Amino acid sequence: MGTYDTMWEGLGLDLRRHESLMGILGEFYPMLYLSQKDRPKGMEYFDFVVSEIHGLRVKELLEHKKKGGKVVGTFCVYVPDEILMAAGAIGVGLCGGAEFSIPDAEKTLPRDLCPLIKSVYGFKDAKICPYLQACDMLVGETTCDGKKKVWELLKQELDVHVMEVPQKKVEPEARALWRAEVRKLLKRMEELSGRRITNEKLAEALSLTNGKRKALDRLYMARRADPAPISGKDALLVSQIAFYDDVRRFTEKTNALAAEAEERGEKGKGVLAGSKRVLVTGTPMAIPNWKLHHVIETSGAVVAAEETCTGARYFHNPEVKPGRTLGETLDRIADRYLETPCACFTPNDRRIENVVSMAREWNAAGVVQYVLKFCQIYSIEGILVEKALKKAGIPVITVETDYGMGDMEQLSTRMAAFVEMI
Ligand code: BJ8
Repeated sequence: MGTYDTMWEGLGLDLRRHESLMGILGEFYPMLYLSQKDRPKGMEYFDFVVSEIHGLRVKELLEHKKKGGKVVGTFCVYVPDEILMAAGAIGVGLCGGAEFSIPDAEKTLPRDLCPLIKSVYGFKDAKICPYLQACDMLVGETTCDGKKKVWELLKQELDVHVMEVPQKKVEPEARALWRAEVRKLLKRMEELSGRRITNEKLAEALSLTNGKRKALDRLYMARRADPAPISGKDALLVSQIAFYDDVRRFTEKTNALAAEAEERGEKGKGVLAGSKRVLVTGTPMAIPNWKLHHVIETSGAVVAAEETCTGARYFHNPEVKPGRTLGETLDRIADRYLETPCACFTPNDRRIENVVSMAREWNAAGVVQYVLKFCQIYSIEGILVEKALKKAGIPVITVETDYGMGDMEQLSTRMAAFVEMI
């Protein structure tokens, strides 16, 4: 990493703690990532992004702010990026995937809370995340109880706009509520940026987000090849980087990687040859949460695809065509996001059907269901997911864990037994 101390200091980071965080990442990344064999050449760009994780991209965000642009932090794939972009803002996904900041969060928050929420809260409290420090505003949502209440705490120090996500998407009232929420976000973004969002601006932003989603979709389609042209660990990293990288550059690099994966597929070239293919479903894995993928891919299996928000849920229905009026375009955007099958909805049959169909389409011999500890909605929905998979004759294992490394051995033993069985 270059010398960014002055920049980090300017953002109010705790430099000593930040240095230890970077030290841990610098130790883990080569072990988990660079040691993989036969990686596509296109992964070099994503390795570079990680090597500059708190450097170059943060610098770009600050340069954007200097020119009058805004930086907005988000925590969920329900927040329409297009609207932030149309207001000249850059959206950055801020979900926390690191164990490092959890003890900081537990000084305030209950311990029996999902690690994703604790991780991000701890980052804010301990001042160790330059992305959070660079944000002009955060956009939260009412997806799960833990998040809902944490916005109230964060609001005491930061500017937080909360979108109300309905809970029953089939009702027309739910659609109307969500469309209204999307319009409120537009208004809030106009106030923050001092810029009017026109239909043309929104159409321009859509062409960028459509392009990004299509590139990810293309990469996933290439992953249907057997042997897998890219490891699940690498594909997960690409998805995680999608949440904060420059949209144009990311799309170009992901398309190049997808083209390479397609070529590998045609030539029958891949990674982890002879491994059993599995689909991962469940809670998202924010960067640098690579734990489950590492366990799977060192236990004789390869992750063929992910039905998660750091996977296929992020780019479902990739293309939204702009309407003739601003209102029409906003409705189309709202409707696309409302289709996201998150476990916060009741019922959520569409997700359960998706898990079964993805397992078949990506030719998975089994499904690994991932539940972050204390995430009640995914844990309880998991019972129905298991039932549907069993009915379809697809073997499934449910893994409930957090970010700690204490259960790695136990997880590896369970995974090896599952892989043996499928
Ligand atoms: S659309 S999955 S990104 S809410 S924070 S629900 S793990 S207890 S992240 Fe999510 Fe949006 Fe849904 Fe996707 Fe559970 Fe933790 Fe809550 Fe979580």
